[in-house]
Amino acid sequence: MSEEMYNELAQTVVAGEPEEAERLAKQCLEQGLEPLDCINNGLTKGIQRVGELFATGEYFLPDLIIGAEAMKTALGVLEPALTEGGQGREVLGHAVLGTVEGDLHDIGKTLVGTMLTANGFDVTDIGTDVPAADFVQAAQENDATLIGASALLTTTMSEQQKIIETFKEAGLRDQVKIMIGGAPVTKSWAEKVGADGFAKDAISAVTLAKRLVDGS
Ligand code: B1M
Repeated sequence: MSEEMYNELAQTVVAGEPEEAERLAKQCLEQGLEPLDCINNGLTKGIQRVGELFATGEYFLPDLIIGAEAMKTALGVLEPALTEGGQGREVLGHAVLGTVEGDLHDIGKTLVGTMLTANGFDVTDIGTDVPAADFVQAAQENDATLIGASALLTTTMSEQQKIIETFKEAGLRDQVKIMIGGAPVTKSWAEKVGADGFAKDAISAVTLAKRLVDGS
């Protein structure tokens, strides 16, 4: 039953049907399905399929845009359910989160932010296409101890390195932990650029963030 719902959700993203995606997302919650399972087993599978079809030339940019729109509409229903009941808990740390300069992909970054919020972090989301210097400024303005930089393009990954260098130049590298992520990002890239850690998905991002602020 849940498997069927996940497949239908995925299909709304592949077919680019925002209204149907929203309707099904609401239905999932009404049926008591876990929002994170709906995201991981439904929506994410759908958008990955869209990416594959784009890579093989069967889909074009408008298909990518409308697929993302369907996913975001459904996330608009599911993400608030992830953070429900999270108020009033001890704050584990303040995180500044953004997508690097030149990169407009925000779905994964926003999901990481939602999961961090749901797990006790104060999150300042500084958006997409964010220059390195703005990460530093936001960290100072918000007294952030954790920085998260997302990159989805092989051509924008180098910005993650630039962010780390910019923190060093500002004399603030020791005051923050910097984690990076995004589809093309790997552990070895994180080591190469001197990040404090890399997470492959939103759940591991929470585990990593807790470890980084804990110092363990
Ligand atoms: Co773009 N795009 N896109 N795209 N897009 C990819 C990334 C691509 C792999 C598609 C493909 O060719 N198969 C490809 C990149 C190829 C490459 O770099 N080698 C690509 C391309 C080429 C482009 C354009 C250049 C296309 C063009 O214009 N010709 C263009 C670039 C625009 C720009 O950024 N300057 C472009 C545009 C777009 C849209 C705007 C249409 C849309 C984004 C809409 C939006 O975000 N608002 C879009 C989409 C939807 C995709 C795919 C299909 C899906 C991305 C997504 O949302 N995934 C993507 C293909 C793919 O990834 N399979 C693709 C779902 C999301 C939940 O997963 O973002 O991976 P993800 O996030 C995960 C993890 O990576 C991790 O946790 C998240 C949750 O589990 N994570 C972190 C992410 N950030 C993290 C940060 C962390 C920790 C973990 O710590 C800080």
